[in-house]
Amino acid sequence: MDKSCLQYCMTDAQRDQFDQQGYLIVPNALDEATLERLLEASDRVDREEREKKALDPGATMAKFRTIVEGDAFLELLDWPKTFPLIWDILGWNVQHYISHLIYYPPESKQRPDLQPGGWHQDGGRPVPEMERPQPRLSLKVGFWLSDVSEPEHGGIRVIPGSHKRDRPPERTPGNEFDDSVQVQVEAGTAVLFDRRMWHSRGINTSDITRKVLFLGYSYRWLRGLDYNLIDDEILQKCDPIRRQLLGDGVDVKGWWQPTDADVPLKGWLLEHKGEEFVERIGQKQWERQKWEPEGY
Ligand SMILES: O=C(O)CCC(=O)C(=O)O
Repeated sequence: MDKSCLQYCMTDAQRDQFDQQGYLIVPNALDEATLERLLEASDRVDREEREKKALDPGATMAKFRTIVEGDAFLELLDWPKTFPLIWDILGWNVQHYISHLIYYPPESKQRPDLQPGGWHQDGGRPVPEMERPQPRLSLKVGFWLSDVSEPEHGGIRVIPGSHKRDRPPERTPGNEFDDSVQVQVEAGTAVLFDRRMWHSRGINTSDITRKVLFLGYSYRWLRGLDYNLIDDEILQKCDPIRRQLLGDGVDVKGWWQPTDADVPLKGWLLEHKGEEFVERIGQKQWERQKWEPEGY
């Protein structure tokens, strides 16, 4: 991994924003050339999926396990402007657990009744199965490949601070939640969010397809959500840190009790950031949390 990423280590202000609000916006996370390369790869995936599934041109395309669909995607795993934020939040025992590309064509303008729906926290079964307050467990980075700087572009909707709430927000059909906001950012922006924060897709009534790629990161002791094992052919072309992020390890116990060989990221950080830093990000998570859960 290139050490130039060290210039993008998390600042105190970024850490505070993520801890207190549950999300963090990183403007210009992707340079123009990278954005173009990603769009080329993503458009190809979209075309292939539409053909394979006989999707209507106006239907939403959602492709999981996108990470194996091209080098442009693999490169985002340890992307310099976002990966240092991930290791700061989750520590060095981290992996990627999901990669999800969504192409959302414009809704018909004849449907002004459409409401953002599907408010949820991420995680599938852990959400109902875990006692409260829930632990963080994972977070996602949304790489925005199209412009969502106007409300009609349908950027993700979030309830800031809702990761601290102990119970789901009360909902009535069509309820838009007074405290929700729609994220409005330009293409090339990354938006990180805590999986516990309540969020939903906005409504795209613009003239352009809304394009976004979500990469999720979790602790290594969780299973991948859209993969069990990554093919050797892909692992072979990755350096040790990317292999760690793709769920690789050297010892079966290492997913729970990692040796240094299981987590090359830890060794890399020791070399480049020192012992005190590695200790801090690997410390007990409950000692880091600076807030009490709120009831709803
Ligand atoms: O597409 C969006 O804006 C929301 C995506 C989402 O809900 C998710 O990644 O869990």
